Amino acid sequence: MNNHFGNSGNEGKPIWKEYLFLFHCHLFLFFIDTENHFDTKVNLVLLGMTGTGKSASGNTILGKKFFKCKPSTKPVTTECQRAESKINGIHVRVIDNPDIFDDDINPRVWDTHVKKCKQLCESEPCVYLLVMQASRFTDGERNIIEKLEKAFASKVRKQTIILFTRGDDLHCANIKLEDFLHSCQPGLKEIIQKCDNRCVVFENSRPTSHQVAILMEKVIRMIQEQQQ
Ligand SMILES: Nc1nc2c(ncn2[C@@H]2O[C@H](COP(=O)(O)OP(=O)(O)OP(=O)(O)O)[C@@H](O)[C@H]2O)c(=O)[nH]1
Ligand SMILES: [Mg+2]
Repeated sequence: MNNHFGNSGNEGKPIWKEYLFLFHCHLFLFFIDTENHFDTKVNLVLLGMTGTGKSASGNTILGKKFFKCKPSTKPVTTECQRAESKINGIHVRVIDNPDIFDDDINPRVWDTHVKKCKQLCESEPCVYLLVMQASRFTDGERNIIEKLEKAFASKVRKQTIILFTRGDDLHCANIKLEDFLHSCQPGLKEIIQKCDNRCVVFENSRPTSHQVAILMEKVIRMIQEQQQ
């Protein structure tokens, strides 16, 4: 007998393809539902240390190369910048920022960046995307949540999703995100726990709308939970 996939039983189609199909259906229905009930403009605020891939992730989210992004030993983004887009019916403002976590940053420059970032957000809700490389955890990132709270008040961790870049490195090493998170060092585990385990992984070298859809699902769920 034929099932809803148009083949009999599991014959001819590997089970993972069926899971993938169901997952896409789930995302599709989620966005149909969201499109009808979600008319707020959402701010996605990219924060993280220099070179972690904030601008590249912003470009992946926007689906176009808007923010300047390149390999460099010096900071590339030196001013806060904003771009807007509509993703699956949801209006987003993407705010790219310079590294505000550098311990050597001039306090006046830090203040300017933080004020500008808040100004670019214009309105609530704000979702903070803490960008970190999946392939490395640095000393400067150890107290990054405290630094984030210093800039954006203590409730900020409730509005933060950790966005791991260089998912391609994990992919090449055949490591799943769950396994990576399970075996990562305690300092990083602590950060993840402080953000209630909200994590996504991006392959900015291979930008796809699928990874953006997964991020947006987390973003919308988080906002809806906070509004309840
Ligand atoms: N392979 C790979 N490279 C990435 C990924 N994300 C970012 N990069 C590369 O990492 C480099 C730095 O990325 P940026 O987006 O400029 O980093 P940033 O955090 O904006 O850096 P600053 O503007 O200096 O703060 C660029 O060469 C990107 O192409 C990724 O997921 N995979
Ligand atoms: Mg940048």
